Amino acid sequence: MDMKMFCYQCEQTLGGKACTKAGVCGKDADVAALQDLLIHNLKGLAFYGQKLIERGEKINPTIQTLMVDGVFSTLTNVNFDPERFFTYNTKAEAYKQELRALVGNIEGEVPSAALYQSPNRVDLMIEDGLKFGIMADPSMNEDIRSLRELLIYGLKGVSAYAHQAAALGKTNEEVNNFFFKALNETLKDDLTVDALFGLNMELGQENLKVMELLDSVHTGTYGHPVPTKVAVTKKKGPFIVISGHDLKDLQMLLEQTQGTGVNIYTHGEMIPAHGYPELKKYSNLVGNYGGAWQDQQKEFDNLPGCVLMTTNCIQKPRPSYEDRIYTTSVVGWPGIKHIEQVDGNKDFSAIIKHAIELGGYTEDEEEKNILVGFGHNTTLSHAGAIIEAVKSGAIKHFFLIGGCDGAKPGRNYFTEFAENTPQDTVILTLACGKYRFNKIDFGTVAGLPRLLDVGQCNDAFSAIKIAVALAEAFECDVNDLPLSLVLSWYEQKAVAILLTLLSLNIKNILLGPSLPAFVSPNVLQVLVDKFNIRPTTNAEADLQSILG
Ligand code: SF4
Ligand code: SF3
Repeated sequence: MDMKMFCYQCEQTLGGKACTKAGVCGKDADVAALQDLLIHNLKGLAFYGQKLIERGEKINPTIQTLMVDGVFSTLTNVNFDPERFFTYNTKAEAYKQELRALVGNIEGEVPSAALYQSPNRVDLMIEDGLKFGIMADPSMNEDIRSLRELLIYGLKGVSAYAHQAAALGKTNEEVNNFFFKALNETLKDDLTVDALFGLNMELGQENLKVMELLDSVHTGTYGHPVPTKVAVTKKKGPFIVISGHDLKDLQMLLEQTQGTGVNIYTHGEMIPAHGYPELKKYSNLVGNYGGAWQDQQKEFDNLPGCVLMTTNCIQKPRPSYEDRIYTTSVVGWPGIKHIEQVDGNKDFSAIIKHAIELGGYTEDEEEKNILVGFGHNTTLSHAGAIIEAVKSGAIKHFFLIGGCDGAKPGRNYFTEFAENTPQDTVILTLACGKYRFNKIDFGTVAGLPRLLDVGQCNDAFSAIKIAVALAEAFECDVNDLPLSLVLSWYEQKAVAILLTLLSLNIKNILLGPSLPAFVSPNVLQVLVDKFNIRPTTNAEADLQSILG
């Protein structure tokens, strides 16, 4: 097949099929090849790692980190820098050889990915990467390919959360080992649909574990989120906007900007940070700036302050702000300033100095607020009142409306859906999809705000905990609760969360705005038959069909 690249891992993929010349996200064919090579090298690494794990041996933590961060770097909108992929590939090759030596003699067949030796020049890496893409074997059964890629994309989602927990010093060995198991399985040439389906369900459970770990490390480090008003308006003075998911980066930045006069605004998925007692205590955490990730080019244009991108989702910086946007951790864009961690610390002095030089806003805007901080602890502290309200009929239904946001016009669906939910219903929301409606005043029901912000995408764990607690209180199955899930997807963390929900046998999920290109018709049919998963249609009709 004559194509420069093949990527269909996100919702934005060209024509709903695949990006084959350049990514709609801004990924060029060279970076796509370097990412394909990295996945190939990590599969080879996984082969030897899995042999050691099966012998009961432990994988060296540095290699675990490379595995997790390497997979994460290929997630949509994380890293676009060929040099960084050169480094990841070089390390993956070195660690592959290291584990290969530890494994020693192998009986039976060794897959070609394990025997492959990665070159040490970027142009040769790009050449090789072209051979190892998703379509490398055009004769592969499309359902097998679909489930194999579903597994790899799910793994990308898990890697984001494992990375985030590791930033706060916590890892889970079973979860880390699953990376080796899953990637090793993809090398087998006797893959069956059933085995791959089972692995995808296993991935859902591993993702649940890592989201639970992240919940415990977030709440353990920063306390349980509490209801908190967040200003969505500007304050006079120099500032830094911090985006992404990494609370540790935010905390270090807040610490280092204390007393400098630099205000900090959260952006995108960082907004739930305002609810954590150990983060909200910083007086220079002044508010939230802008909408979801896809609005950044417009919103950062000519910004009189700096931006720090901590995880996904970065878009091509415009010339008007490319000098004032910084990346850290796995995030990268060629030519953009990158802040490395040294001995567990990050030095933000350059970005702070830069923000002061830019001067910031010249006056205060009239303050407007929204409310965050309804994680499982706070929401379930109202469990008694919620249960009473359901029994008395004051609350008729719960909706979980959330997930990833994106640029497609069809995403107004989620705004319309939320706007049309009746007054006697509660909306739980999470992830950046909330920006479609989080500035609307939904009023209250049974003494509670109708819109409860549960947190980041990984706080899907909180939503699951709330649902399970309600099901226990009503002595029913989660599927029998008056609860409907209306989820938007864009990138691969949403894939991991969806697999978690399916692995918990949660049915009747509405998924939109379009279905993944990598899900083949047969695989979709299985998901429909087993879980009654449905594509979103139009907000009014879907709402009607739920509420009857
Ligand atoms: Fe296309 Fe999405 Fe892949 Fe980017 S990540 S190349 S937009 S499918
Ligand atoms: Fe949004 Fe990227 Fe997915 Fe954490 S920030 S949810 S799209």
